[in-house]
Amino acid sequence: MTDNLFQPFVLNETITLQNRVLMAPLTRCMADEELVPTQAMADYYARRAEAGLIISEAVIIRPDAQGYPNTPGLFTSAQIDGWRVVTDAVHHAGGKIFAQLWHTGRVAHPHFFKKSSSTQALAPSAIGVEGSVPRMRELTYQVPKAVTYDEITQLVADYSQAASNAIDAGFDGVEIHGANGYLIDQFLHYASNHRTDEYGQTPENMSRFALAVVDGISARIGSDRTALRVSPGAYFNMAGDNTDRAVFDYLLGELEQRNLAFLHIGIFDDAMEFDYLGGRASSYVRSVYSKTLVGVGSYSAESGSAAISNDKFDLLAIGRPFIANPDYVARVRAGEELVAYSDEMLASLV
Ligand code: FNR
Ligand code: 8K6
Repeated sequence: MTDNLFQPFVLNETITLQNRVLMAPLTRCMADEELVPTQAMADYYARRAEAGLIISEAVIIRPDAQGYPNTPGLFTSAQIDGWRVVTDAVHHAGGKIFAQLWHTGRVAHPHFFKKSSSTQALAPSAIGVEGSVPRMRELTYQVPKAVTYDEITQLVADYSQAASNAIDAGFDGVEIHGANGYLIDQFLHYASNHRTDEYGQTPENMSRFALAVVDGISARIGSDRTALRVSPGAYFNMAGDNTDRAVFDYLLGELEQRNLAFLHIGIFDDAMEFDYLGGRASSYVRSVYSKTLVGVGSYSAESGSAAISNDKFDLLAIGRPFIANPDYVARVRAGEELVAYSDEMLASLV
């Protein structure tokens, strides 16, 4: 029984989704060398237009946001034009698509932005992340530069400009990538934020950058077209800290007062429990945030549908199964078997 997945869902006065199944943001590293989306990407997204909403793979807002090869951007006119081909294809197929806006912060690598004027990854504090870029072992992560006030102001302006570019490119809205240990999330956790100014040390200060980005983008394109993804449970590119909970209590309380299109959890497996959150990330967010919530993380259509019935969240995002099944929604609706996902599928865009 997965009927509730196929009901339309009213996000707000401007956006109604045709069903409750979202395609989760999935980085595919398939843009061209200028980080322009290709026709193959337009075809890939259009094949998935039956989703209630597609959230694009994370899209970098400016050159020094880049931490992986061939991730698309939204800061040049060629990139905006390339995305217009994608959004036209999705709309033509009856779908809706948001752009996920991304800055990787300390997970960026200068290798990817050699041609720009930046030479260092930026982060809240000069604390490096261990390891190297996936599948590029020669690129070990470096100690980032702690951002100055001027750089913070510029980052907020660049996020807002990228959101405006997304609307110009025909996206129905944007999801701010505040999850998975990237720049915004780096401000929200004690392990990566050691600042002693008004961006660090207290929940209010640590939430300041995230809220400035949310407010900057909302002012530019409307809060009805602005969404946010967060990872209150540190699990990826990030070490957890028991005191992180208070930061998210504050942040989510502030977000409750803003009319965002939705809030989305960033997690690979929502069965994970976090001691400082008192259980699952989704249960924690639901307990302190009452507006539209998107759940994700190793759900099947059946377990996701049950979670919606049990009021754990309102919308279900599906990631890896959507890579394996472009027609995921039709298959589930018809009760057909799904193709199992495997990591080898990441090598090509089907
Ligand atoms: C991801 N995920 C992810 N998340 C995000 O916020 N932005 C991104 O660009 C990506 N990219 C990405 C690439 C690949 C290959 C995977 C497998 C995952 C996380 C994704 O959105 C989702 O949260 C997880 O995949 C869990 O959902 P599923 O796959 O269990 O349905
Ligand atoms: C080469 C591009 C990679 C882009 C970014 C996103 C991540 C992909 C990851 C794959 C899958 C699994 C990882 C699980 C992590 C969970 C930790 C508990």
